[in-house]
Amino acid sequence: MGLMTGKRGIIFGLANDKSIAWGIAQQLRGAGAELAFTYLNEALEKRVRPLAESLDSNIILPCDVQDEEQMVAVFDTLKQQWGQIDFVVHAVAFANREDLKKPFSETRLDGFQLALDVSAYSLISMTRCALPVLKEGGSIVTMTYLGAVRSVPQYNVMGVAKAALEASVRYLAAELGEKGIRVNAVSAGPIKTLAASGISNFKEKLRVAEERAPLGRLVSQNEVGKATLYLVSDLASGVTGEIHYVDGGFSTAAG
Ligand code: 0WE
Repeated sequence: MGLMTGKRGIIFGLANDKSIAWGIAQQLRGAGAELAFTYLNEALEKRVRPLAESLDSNIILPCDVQDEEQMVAVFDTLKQQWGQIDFVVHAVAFANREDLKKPFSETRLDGFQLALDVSAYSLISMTRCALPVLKEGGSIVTMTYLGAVRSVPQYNVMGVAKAALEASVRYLAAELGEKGIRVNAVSAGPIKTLAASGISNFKEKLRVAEERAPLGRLVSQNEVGKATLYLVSDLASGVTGEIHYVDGGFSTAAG
């Protein structure tokens, strides 16, 4: 009997075996959860399907979080297949690559809207679509980053999006507490993922994080997965509206 035996849920944001979503998926499956996955497009489906199948998943659905119809269709399918679900993992973010390079004041409305839509608003629409199928006692977890609360060089519009995401976690938690539904975020340290590969000087950022973190090393996708496992499980039954740091202590170190 695992911590998640008999529990079912869906993970948004799996792209490949370097994804934080993959570390989360492996931990949740290892604890006995039954998983569904979404993929953004056909190119990603080729990567996501075999990974999902290796964790015994057969609910693998297309979903662009910017398209509410697709989001509704995902949760309709879950309702048909499973009736109700126990958890939702939101591990989705995107900003224009140029907006993570240019001076922050060069951010235009289209890039701002894109980052906020994909990276923050999607948690709100996902929660709304999930509500009819989420059990009482259900749990929602999203991924955030320190750049939400401090200015991190080049993180720019993503920092603003993560600030909106973290505030959304608190407002959703406040609203859904009466239904026994919890909403939390994991604030992960920097990790080499597909998203990170598009960022200039990312190696240098990883080196600084290693040097400054009390643990003296980076955190892994699996460590983020273990924190997420805790937050979706009954171990965290009294925890909601929280930003849970998994960054090797970087954010609390004096420097
Ligand atoms: O949230 C993130 C990255 C999110 C991200 C990454 C990309 C790169 C490719 C969003 N959109 C895009 N768009 C692309 O075209 N992180 C926490 C990782 C990250 O990104 C940074 C960081 C860290 C850490 C950007 C600048 C500085 C630090």
